[in-house]
Amino acid sequence: MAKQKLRVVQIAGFLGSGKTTLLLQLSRRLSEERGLKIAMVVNEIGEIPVDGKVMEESGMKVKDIGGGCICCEVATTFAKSLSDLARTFAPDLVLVEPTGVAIPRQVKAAAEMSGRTATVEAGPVIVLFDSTRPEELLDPELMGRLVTAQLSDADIVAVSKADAVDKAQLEFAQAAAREVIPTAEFIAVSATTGQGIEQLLDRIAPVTQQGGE
Ligand SMILES: Nc1nc2c(ncn2[C@@H]2O[C@H](COP(=O)(O)OP(=O)(O)O)[C@@H](O)[C@H]2O)c(=O)[nH]1
Ligand SMILES: [Mg+2]
Repeated sequence: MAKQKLRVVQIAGFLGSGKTTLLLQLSRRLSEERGLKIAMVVNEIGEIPVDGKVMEESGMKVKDIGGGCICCEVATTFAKSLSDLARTFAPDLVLVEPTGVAIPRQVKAAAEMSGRTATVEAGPVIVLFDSTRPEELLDPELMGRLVTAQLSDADIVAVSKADAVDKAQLEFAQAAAREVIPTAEFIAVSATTGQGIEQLLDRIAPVTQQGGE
């Protein structure tokens, strides 16, 4: 049997950076506006839960993985979830929300373990960086090392909560993250105003599916 191709897009970033809020918006819009079949893998319930039932009523599929981080303790469970999704749901796109302490490159490696049954096509790694607290996030005495490691794996840095800061603060946050990863693409986003969301959608939707019908 031919292997199912699975496009996996990660939405990573520290705790509270806005991952779930963004994931919910992106999945809804990808499904409603672009007609894509969306699956989500969320690792651990956070402040804002993903209501699997509600999402499934809208034709999406949610896998909730607990009991550890999908990049280490439960990496095989994660890989198995991806191959199950490929086989039983065949989504156009899988959006993954790792825990706030996960290292994106390890999540990517774990996703690739599902490669025996599904061909994983790694989409962009999106790392959220909370514009309301850049100094705290990069403080080496606090979570600076972890956040730096997360940012270093980003293809796209989504500087989040752009609505909650002024222009100077947003630029400061962006410059601070850019020092860590100058090669990434930077997009200021706000789940509240919708800023940057369209641009993100264009970057994560599988190219072959766009403009179809
Ligand atoms: N002002 C503002 N707050 C946001 C935005 N996105 C998320 N938040 C808030 O940030 C907090 C953490 O969001 P959540 O999505 O749970 O972050 P996660 O831990 O990264 O999944 C919640 O209180 C959200 O309401 C945004 O675009 N603007
Ligand atoms: Mg969350």
